[in-house]
Amino acid sequence: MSARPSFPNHESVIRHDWQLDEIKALFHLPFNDLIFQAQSLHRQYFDPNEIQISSLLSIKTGACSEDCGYCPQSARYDADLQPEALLPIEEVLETAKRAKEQGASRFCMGAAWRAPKDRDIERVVEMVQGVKALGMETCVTLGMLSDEQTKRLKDGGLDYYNHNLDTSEEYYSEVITTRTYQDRLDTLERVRDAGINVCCGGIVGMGESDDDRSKLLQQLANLPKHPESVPINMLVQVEGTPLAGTEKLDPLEFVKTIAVARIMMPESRVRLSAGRHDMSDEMQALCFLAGANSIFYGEKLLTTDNPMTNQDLQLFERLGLHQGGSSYAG
Ligand code: SAM
Ligand code: DTB
Ligand code: SF4
Repeated sequence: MSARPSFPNHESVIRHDWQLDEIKALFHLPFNDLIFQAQSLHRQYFDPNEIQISSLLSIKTGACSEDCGYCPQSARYDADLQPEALLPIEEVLETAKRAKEQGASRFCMGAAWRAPKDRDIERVVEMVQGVKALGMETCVTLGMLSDEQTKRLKDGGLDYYNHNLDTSEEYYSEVITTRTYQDRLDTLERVRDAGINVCCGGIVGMGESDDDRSKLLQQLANLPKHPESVPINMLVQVEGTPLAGTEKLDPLEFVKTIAVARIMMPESRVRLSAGRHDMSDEMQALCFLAGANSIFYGEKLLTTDNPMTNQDLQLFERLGLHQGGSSYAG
């Protein structure tokens, strides 16, 4: 089957029936044709010069029971990391306030849990309410959720829940053995059914095959509703984790992954996520051209480095990009 035409109508563009050969055909397009198609669709759905800005904070760090092979926060690996218990709410709100002053519209709080306990959820709900009161959108990523916990987060006013599929179902078990792909799909279904916006994407550069990247995007786009945010992370290789030393992915394959995600999920915010610290300005510019329209902003991701804020602001200036996309006025 051939790739979709360049300017199809809305009904044929928002699809949930993507076949693997169609996705592979997109990846096999000449680079210029692929980027043109992605940028053309991007312009039908978004202001092409607008970027949504999220800031991250690790509210509970390290000592995680899971064995995700990429993650410095797993207790099983010997990454140079200081574990920290759940932060006091005052500290979280101070950080959120600074993030807002620096220009972020969404504040994402991440916790190194397999799954939160009910008493954790109550504290997270307080944080969500405090951050919302600052006039920011809220996102949390806490691991697997029960029905009751999901409902509590929704009732507490949470805007987005981040839970990544990470990779293809086939490659997943090479990277994580302590929970299944289906566990992740179940949590995503709970979040969707509760009416919370879904933030779901993956990581590339983990040694996966070309097909694995296509299959990850297939899983994401064939969910009953496309995630509102799709973070595409380039693996940040952290010394001491099993995936440190993995052969680096060709940067142009990363750009192509962004472009194919944009084509398959034209209404979603595709986020140029982890890995920007090691990307040149030119590479990031290509990612924006390919349809990325969101970033993580601030000098830290969860535990690893992100570009300095002044460097990002300069890049925005040089590229004529402006911040937008928040549902809040301020
Ligand atoms: N513990 C929760 C969970 O796993 O769902 C939430 C926090 S976890 C750190 C959030 C996401 O960060 C992971 O699903 C993964 O996609 C991403 N991540 C973690 N370590 C990474 C790394 N070294 N490089 C790129 N992405 C990473
Ligand atoms: C996502 O997809 N990427 C962010 C966020 N969601 C939680 C996390 C990236 C973490 C990178 C490694 C670290 O800083 O610990
Ligand atoms: Fe724990 Fe999340 Fe890291 Fe996996 S990705 S080890 S669940 S913090």
